Amino acid sequence: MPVVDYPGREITCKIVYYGPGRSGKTSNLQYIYERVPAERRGAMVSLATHNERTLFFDFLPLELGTISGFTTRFQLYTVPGQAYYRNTRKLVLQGADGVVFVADSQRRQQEENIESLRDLHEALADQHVDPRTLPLVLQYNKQDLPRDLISPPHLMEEELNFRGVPSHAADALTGAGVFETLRSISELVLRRLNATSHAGART
Ligand SMILES: Nc1nc2c(ncn2[C@@H]2O[C@H](COP(=O)(O)OP(=O)(O)OP(=O)(O)O)[C@@H](O)[C@H]2O)c(=O)[nH]1
Ligand SMILES: [Mg+2]
Repeated sequence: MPVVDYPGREITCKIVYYGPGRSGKTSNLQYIYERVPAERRGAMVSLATHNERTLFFDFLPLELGTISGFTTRFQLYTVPGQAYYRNTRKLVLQGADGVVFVADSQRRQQEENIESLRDLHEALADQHVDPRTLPLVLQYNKQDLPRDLISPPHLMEEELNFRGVPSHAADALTGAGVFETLRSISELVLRRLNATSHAGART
């Protein structure tokens, strides 16, 4: 659950960008970092290998405005997508309030997308998180690549979006769809917080 600091009037939510290796998770955070005004973001921390593959995680703290007098802070993380970093992914995923699944739209990566979604569900099950209630948004990244290499969004949807969650076509290099994705997941997370705090108030 998001951390609510009543005296400090702050809400802090953790969002994890998940997905197969090289799908564009780090690129999403880099684009956001470059476009958000300096007073609304902290330093971006990237723990990467020499060839820019994420080794542990990327971290970007953001302040996204005020809701009912509470400052909302979002902590964005990415996981390392490469298959053998499974345990690191699990660690980074712990305590996530929402997940953005960044899929690679290249046709030859469809198996990797499906495998990574399965890996996400297993990691959530290990942490006793019901994947049906966790806020999730899909992003179909790399839609800028030539048509013969990629699946269009409606086919990505058929392949991956079993739950019918919000989804966005994207190109994380030019930034198309990047902020739409962030807005979608933050709305879902805040809506859930609102619903659960009302439920709590009734009991
Ligand atoms: N054409 C294109 N290339 C992209 C896009 N997003 C990312 N890339 C490229 O894909 C490569 C991998 O991007 P990253 O953002 O490092 O991918 P990642 O998901 O963080 O990869 P791991 O850290 O290994 O899991 C880089 O060369 C990016 O420049 C996109 O939307 N379109
Ligand atoms: Mg990365």
